[in-house]
Formats: sequence, structure tokens, C-alpha cells
Amino acid sequence: MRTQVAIIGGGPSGLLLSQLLHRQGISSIVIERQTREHVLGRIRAGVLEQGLVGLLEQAGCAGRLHAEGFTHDGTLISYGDQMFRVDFTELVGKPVVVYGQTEVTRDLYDASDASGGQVIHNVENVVIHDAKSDAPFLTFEVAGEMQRIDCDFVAGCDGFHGISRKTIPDAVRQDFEKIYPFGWLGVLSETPPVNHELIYANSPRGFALCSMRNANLSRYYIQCSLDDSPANWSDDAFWEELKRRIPADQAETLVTGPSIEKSIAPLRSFVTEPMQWGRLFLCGDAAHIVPPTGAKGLNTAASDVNYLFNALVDFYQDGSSDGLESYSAKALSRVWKAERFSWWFTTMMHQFPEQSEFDLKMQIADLEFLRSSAAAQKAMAENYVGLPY
Ligand code: FAS
Ligand code: PHB
Repeated sequence: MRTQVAIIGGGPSGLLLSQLLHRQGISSIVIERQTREHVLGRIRAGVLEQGLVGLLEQAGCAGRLHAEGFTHDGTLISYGDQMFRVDFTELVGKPVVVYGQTEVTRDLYDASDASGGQVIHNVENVVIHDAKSDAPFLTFEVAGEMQRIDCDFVAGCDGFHGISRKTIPDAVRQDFEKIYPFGWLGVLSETPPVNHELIYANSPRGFALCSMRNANLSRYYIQCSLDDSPANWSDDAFWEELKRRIPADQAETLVTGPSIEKSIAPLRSFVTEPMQWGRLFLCGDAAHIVPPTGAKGLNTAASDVNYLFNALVDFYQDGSSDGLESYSAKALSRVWKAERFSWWFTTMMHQFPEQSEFDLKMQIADLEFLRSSAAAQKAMAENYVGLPY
């Protein structure tokens, strides 16, 4: 097989890049380790920056998003029984859109089908060859049969556990990592959200987040220990703990119900530099991970795709390699700002096992400053709605 851009990974990064390229007449083939059903079975992000909304519009697959997504002009932050609102639209003139990553991925797969996109599932033993040459190629197996794709460029969109990042030699690559001493236990329930906006809660018992997918599908998280397990939590136990972490007036109105999904996600900050090596370019979780507190994971993947997409268009349409040569530096500049915001928000909102009384005082002072300062709220809003591309 031959294509202009070979894309490893059929998650949001890979599918979005493929669809954007297609709209510019640039060919690509996506190879994905799992089945489509498996990919669509993942429950992940829920908040979209305007930048990602714009890219989905450009990719021609924002119809359902506009029909079913919820525009959120602000968010609620609580500590103890105090709760205040950060008004994004008033402070920085932009809202966010609440629409699950699962639906984004479904819309991208549907758009790929409609445009005759090529996505090969159930691939194994993927190897990137000659990334430093101008004729890279992939080999992989499908049902035991060896396959090869010759291409001009390889986009590594294969997530944190993929092979693309590890193709960049250790001597060239530098990884930066921070592991948080807790995880998030998430529950999906067919119940109306406790509030029409998200509630980020700092409580002495641990962090909690009240989110949603639609008017009758809620997404809740509570901070849990790293050695915890979803099996340790009955639905009733989860609801009782969540109620103890959010303000009493919210807990009183919380509608509980059976969980339809219950899982634990570990939290880490991670960045690999550089994000390119020869004609291999990394996008999304293949290159960086953030704790989900700031809702930056999916959205930072989108900004990488934006930079790589525009660089590839410049190459094929104008013969310019400038965008490709500067891709890593440009993407990393925004990645590190998303890492900083996610680390800051996570540090302010969670209980750390080793934290001292002084650390606790700093957390409350941070929250008090955010509650009382328009400048602090504007800085938070600017990061939460998404820094410019
Ligand atoms: P993805 O990991 O989504 O996709 C990579 C794809 O590559 C996968 O489909 C994988 O099967 C495939 N792949 C891997 N190795 C391969 C190989 N060798 N060959 C071919 N294919 C291969 N972000 C938020 O903003 N908010 C959240 O609440 C949130 N919750 C999360 C919960 C969990 C458990 C996880 C893991 C992540 C969460 N994230 C969240 C971050 C998440 O949304 C990512 O940022 C987003 O999925 C990034 O998309 P991709 O870069 O496409 O990576
Ligand atoms: C979600 O709805 O899953 C969600 C929302 C905001 C976050 C993290 C997760 O910061």
C-alpha cells in the first residue's frame, strides 16, 4: 500500500488528522490496534475547547456536536461548603462545550466512512522503518499476514502505550514525568446532572468532580488511592462518598442511580521531547499526558493535530517544509502551558498523602485568591477555555 501520510492510532488524534487531510486532498491510511467497538467503548474526556470545536467543523463532522453538545459559560469550584463560579464568557469572551470524547470519536469514524477513509483495525507488531529518510514505511500484521505501507510521513497518534514515541532513540529523546499519589474513580450514571455546570470540589476527604454527558447522563469522579479498585465501591458507597465531598446544598439535590460504567484512571504529567524525529511526528497522548483535572488531554491532542495538519498542507500545497521543521518546538510551547495549568489545578484541588499543615494552608489561600480576584479568575479562564493555537 502507498499513501502520503501513514497514521498510527485510530483514536481522536489519528482520526481528526486523517479527516482534516482528506478535506485538503491529502491521502492517509489509519492503522488501529483495537476494533472500532473497543475504541468507542472508552469513556474519557468530556470538555471541548473552542479550538477543537473549530477543527471538527473544518473536518466536516461537528453537526451532532452543535445539536447535542452543551455550551458552558463557566464552572463551579467548591471547598468545604464554600462554592464560587468562574465565568469564562464574561472574563475571556469564550465558553467551552460539554460533549463526550466517545461521541467525538464516533463522529470522526462516521465522517471517515462517509469520505471513504481507510482505517485498518486489529493491527499487530507495528514497526516504523526509515523515519529519518524521505521514504519511511510501516510494517504490521493483520490476521497473521505481514503488511507494508510506504508513505511520505508517519503520524504517531497511538497514545501513551503506543510504539511511535519509543521509535525515537533514547539518546535523542528526553521524557519528563510526574506521577500523582492518587487516581480518579469515575462513574457514569443515567441520572440528571446535579448541576447544569461542572463542580470541581476540594474537600478534606479528597477531590470530587461533577460532570455530565447530557440531560440524563452524568459523569462523576472522586479521588481515590492508587491501590483502590472499582470492585471496592458499591454504587451506594460511591454516592455516599461523593455527597460528603460536595457542598451540602448540592448533595441534597444529587440524583443517584445505578452506575453503567465504573473505572479508575491513574494521574500523571508526562511530556516527551522532541515530538518529531525525521519524518515521524507525534500527536496527542503519544507525546504527552496530563492529569484530567484541567480537561486538557483531548484538547492538547487537538492543538498538536492542528499544527501538524497545517504543516503538511504547507508542504504539499506550497512546497514549504518550515511548518514541519518547527512542529515540535511549536507544539511543545503550547503543551507545556497545558501541563502547567493541569498540574496547578490538580495541586490546588486534591488531598496529597504527605501534605503538611502549611501545604493545606497554601491550598486554601490559593482557593481564596481565586475566589476573590478577577485577575486570578481571568488567568484560570484563559487556560481552561484553551490558549490560542
Ligand atoms: P488515544 O489513547 O485516545 O488513542 C490512541 C489509539 O492508538 C488507541 O485507539 C489505541 O488503541 C491505538 N494504538 C495504541 N498502540 C497502537 C499500535 N501499536 N498500533 C496501532 N494503534 C495503536 N482527557 C480529558 O481531557 N478529560 C478526561 O476526563 C480524560 N479522561 C481519561 C481517562 C483515561 C482512562 C485515559 C487513558 C485518558 C483520559 N483523558 C482525558 C485523556 C484522553 O482523553 C486523551 O487525551 C485522548 O484520548 C488523546 O487522544 P489520542 O492522542 O488519540 O490517544
Ligand atoms: C468529564 O466529563 O469526563 C471531565 C470533565 C472535566 C474534567 C475531566 C473530566 O476536567
